[in-house]
Amino acid sequence: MNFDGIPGPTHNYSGLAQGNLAAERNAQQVANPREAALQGLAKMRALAARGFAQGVLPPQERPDVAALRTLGFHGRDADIIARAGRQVPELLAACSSAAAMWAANAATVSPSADCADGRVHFTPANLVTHFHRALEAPTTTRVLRAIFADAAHFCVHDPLPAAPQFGDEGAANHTRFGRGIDQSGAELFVYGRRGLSAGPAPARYPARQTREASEAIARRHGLDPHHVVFAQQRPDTIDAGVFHNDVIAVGEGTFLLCHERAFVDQPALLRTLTRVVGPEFRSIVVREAELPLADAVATYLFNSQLIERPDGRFLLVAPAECRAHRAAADVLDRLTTGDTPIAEVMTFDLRQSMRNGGGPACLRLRVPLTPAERASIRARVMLDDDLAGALEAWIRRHYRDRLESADLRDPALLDESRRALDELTGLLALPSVYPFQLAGAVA
Ligand code: SUG
Repeated sequence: MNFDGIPGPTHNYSGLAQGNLAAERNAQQVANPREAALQGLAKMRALAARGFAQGVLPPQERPDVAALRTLGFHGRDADIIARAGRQVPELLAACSSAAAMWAANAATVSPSADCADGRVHFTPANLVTHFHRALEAPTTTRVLRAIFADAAHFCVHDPLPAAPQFGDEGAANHTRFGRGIDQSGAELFVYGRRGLSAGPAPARYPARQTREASEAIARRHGLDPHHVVFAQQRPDTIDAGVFHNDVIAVGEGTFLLCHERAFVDQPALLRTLTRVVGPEFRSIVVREAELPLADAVATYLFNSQLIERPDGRFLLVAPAECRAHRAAADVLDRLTTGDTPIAEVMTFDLRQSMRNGGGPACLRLRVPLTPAERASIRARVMLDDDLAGALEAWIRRHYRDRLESADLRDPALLDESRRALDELTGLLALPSVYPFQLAGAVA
């Protein structure tokens, strides 16, 4: 099932992510956190209404005052925020980011059927490449442990060591292939560079995922090495704005949809996947002539979700931008015409998130669960009509409809955010997961 991150009350555009062209371009625009959260909720609601199991993941406490304290600011929370805003606004912006909404970067998840001990394994991503994202790892780990709490079914590891050698961005660079979740499948780990040894790497932008990180995850999850495939992103593609593999490829079941410039030695990779996934493996490769890489990045066509329907064919959940772009719209039409695994396309307006480089696939973490595993979850994180209604009311009660850089200096934002999150953990029947709750200092 899919767990979507709820965009947090401090959603803003600070241009923090190098090599993420949308985020760089939209830096300092005025954001609308309420709209961001409602757009995300609308996608979840529509998919739940279609009968697809949908879960939610809560946002994080921001601004992260504890991080500012670590960086040498001291005094009362409000003074720290004011001083950081005056002296180093870029640090306050980093500590205020709502980037945890992109749940595809929360963790790498392996289903129980793939793991040696028969449990679902999670490795929360360390996100070391960017400071504003590295801040997410401890709370993400606590949230995942709170939701996937039953040790008979789940194992939530610590994040990998926070060093560039083990740069890890979670499921955005990982695809699990298979015929279902009862049988073991194949797991594809995509990396941007090797951690230590030399090798091809992008020249302009960071390669966020290392091969060493992916190898460590495959080892700790107890995957069968014969069912694990490692593939490298093309360095020139990263330099063209493909900062995660899910900007250029999406796979599900026994199907992979990707652009022709996604992987190093792509024909060999497709042959390997046919061998490892099995003869049912099928791929559709979109050619540069059909959709140039720059347009694939601009429309985020590949940042779509593939969701299997009861008839075994897929629903493709794409960003609304794809309909407005001639070549991308043509590709969508072709993908659903004739004998293809894709039966239909739904598009969503996710503009608030898209402007920071986050499309439909970025907003969700796939967690393959058996009925027994799902039934063991005690938190109220499965979206039904009641929860959707309660979340909508909660968003409308707590979120601002306008946020720009100068607003990040407003200490009231911290109190608003904490009040909202404290209510949310109650709504979702979660234990205390936020630093302010753990310190007992509820605003
Ligand atoms: O890490 N943007 C995020 C977007 C992540 C998208 N996720 C996936 N592709 N799976 C990032 O680049 C921008 C924040 C800012 O600039 O304010 C940001 O962090």
